[in-house]
Amino acid sequence: MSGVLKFAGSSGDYGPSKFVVYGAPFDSTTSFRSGQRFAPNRIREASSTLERFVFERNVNVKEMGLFDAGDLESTVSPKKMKNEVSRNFKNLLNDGKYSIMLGGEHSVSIGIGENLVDENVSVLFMDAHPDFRDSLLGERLSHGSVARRMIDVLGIERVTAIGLRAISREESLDPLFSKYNFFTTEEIRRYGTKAIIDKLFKKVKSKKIYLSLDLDVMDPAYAPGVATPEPFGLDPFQIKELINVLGKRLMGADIVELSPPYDNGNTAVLAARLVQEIISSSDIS
Ligand SMILES: [Mn+2]
Repeated sequence: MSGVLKFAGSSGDYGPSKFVVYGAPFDSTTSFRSGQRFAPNRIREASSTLERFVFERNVNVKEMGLFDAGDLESTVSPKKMKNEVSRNFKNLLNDGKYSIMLGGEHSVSIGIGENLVDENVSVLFMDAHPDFRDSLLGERLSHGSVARRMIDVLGIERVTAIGLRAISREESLDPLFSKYNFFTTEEIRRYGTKAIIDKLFKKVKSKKIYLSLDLDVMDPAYAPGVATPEPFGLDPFQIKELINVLGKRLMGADIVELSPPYDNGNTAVLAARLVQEIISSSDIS
């Protein structure tokens, strides 16, 4: 079929597919800029400009068994979106799929957590912000509370973060935060990505990792089209290096917070390219 946007021109059937991409167009809890509900289709559109053949790893992502399931039903209710993401992720997990969700703002990731409780999986955030507030603007299912909700269901040991640099006093004084395993942007600059991965792998006891990639982990110079840009970020090559090493241990991912109205087009292309990196560095082929 033509005229319908599909990630990386994916075609074929759901049944034999290994990777399932789906969109979660949602931005109701955003605290600054909005527009993330437009992101899934902008990422699909951007993916059409990329080479599907990844030269470095001699694979074609379209031929790796990729299926684009379209978008979840839109809603303005954080609770409805959480339940919709949870239901959809559960089905994909039961079908043995490696799923990649295109957000949407970061709160769309909350619905993933409850499905990982009985799995040998930890969650890794790449994010400028810890998202550690118990609620933001009166909402507990907020894009500022994502890690907090994950910890509620998985416990502090099974949640980690990379790239933090904008931490509120409220979050820093939270007793739970002192037990949180995270690496700041400064630490990554000082020690390099390889050392950080080594340190991370010492902390993560679970066999597999679910990656939740908030695009604001990168510097606004590279990723201007995000809802809450934060200076002094990582560069895309550092994220690529991290993903390439993490790749074989990942079992699913989401890529969130792209805000197309604030983008010059480059952030969407970067998001699409990072999805290709996630897929092509996995050990599923
Ligand atoms: Mn976030």
